[in-house]
Amino acid sequence: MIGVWSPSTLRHDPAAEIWIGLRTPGTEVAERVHRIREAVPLTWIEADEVPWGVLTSVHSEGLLLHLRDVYEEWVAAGYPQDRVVPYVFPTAAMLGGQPGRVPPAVHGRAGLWAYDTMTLVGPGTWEAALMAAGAAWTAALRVLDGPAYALCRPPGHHATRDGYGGSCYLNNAAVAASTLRGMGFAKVAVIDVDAHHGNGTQAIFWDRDDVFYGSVHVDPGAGWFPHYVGFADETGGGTTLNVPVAPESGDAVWLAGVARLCEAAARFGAEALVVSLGVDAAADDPESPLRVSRDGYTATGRLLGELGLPTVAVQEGGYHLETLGPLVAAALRGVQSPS
Ligand code: SP5
Ligand code: ZN
Repeated sequence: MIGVWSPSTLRHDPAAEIWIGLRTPGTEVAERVHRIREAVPLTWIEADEVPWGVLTSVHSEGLLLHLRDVYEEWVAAGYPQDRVVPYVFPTAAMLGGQPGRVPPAVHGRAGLWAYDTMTLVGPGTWEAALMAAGAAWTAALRVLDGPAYALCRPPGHHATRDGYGGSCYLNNAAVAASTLRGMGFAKVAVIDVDAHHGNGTQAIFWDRDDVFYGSVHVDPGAGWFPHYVGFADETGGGTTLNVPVAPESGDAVWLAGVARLCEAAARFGAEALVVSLGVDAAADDPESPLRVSRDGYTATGRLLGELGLPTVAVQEGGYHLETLGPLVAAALRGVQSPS
């Protein structure tokens, strides 16, 4: 298996997350890249830059230009904070039908393309997000040579067409899926095994009958991010499948969920597969209450590998630095050698 990464992804170091008003330490840190590269024995190659036209197939130009430029504007405006932090969000509740506007003040505009306060933009955020998307693109182009893994960081599955949040800026899995469609795979499945629901990927492909999105994740109704999306009744045009599971669920419940997603992707007639490979459902992970074991990740990978499809695995979450690398290695072992 090849692994695609970019040293540019180390340039994003979020420093902090503003969570319920508290400035807490960043969880999605650059060190994750080193931990994964050290533990996963792949042939590592460097990512190429993703073409603009591929990015605009999944994101609005407004979001892309905002992410590219906002940090410099923030610095030029002289705010004391070292990161772009939004404080007002133009939700439907605020606008009450008034037209959307683009505020000239950067501290007002910061909430236009963001939907939470945890996902800050700092020096290097754009360069890192761009090359993470580049890793997904580069891996997808190589898929006919065998399974490919993209070490994307920052992760992507919470990024929507028009918005960033949940530690995600650009949707790497959607970039991979869009690239595979462009390569001629008529039907592409995205299976998301991150502990959280990939609301961004779901939204991007919501009304598409050529891209399946399936996710197993901790039940948002039990109090977990992204709170508003990821419920079982969200089925899009019939090509979306959500399997929320209860907090504390372990391997048996988790693997039954993964198996349901794989069956649905096969029934859909997928010709290629993108795996949103978060490993934050692991027992030790600080960001989710699920209890998947290392063997559970190998079994997860095996179920995905048994689909027998050209496969691109894209890194999403996974925040326990001591076990992150071995968990990713375990999952990829399963993908590579299905039983
Ligand atoms: C890609 C991914 O796994 N994103 C996860 C985003 C979920 N973050 C929710 C954070 C909830 C509060 N975390 C408290 C720790 C503060 N540092
Ligand atoms: Zn996650």
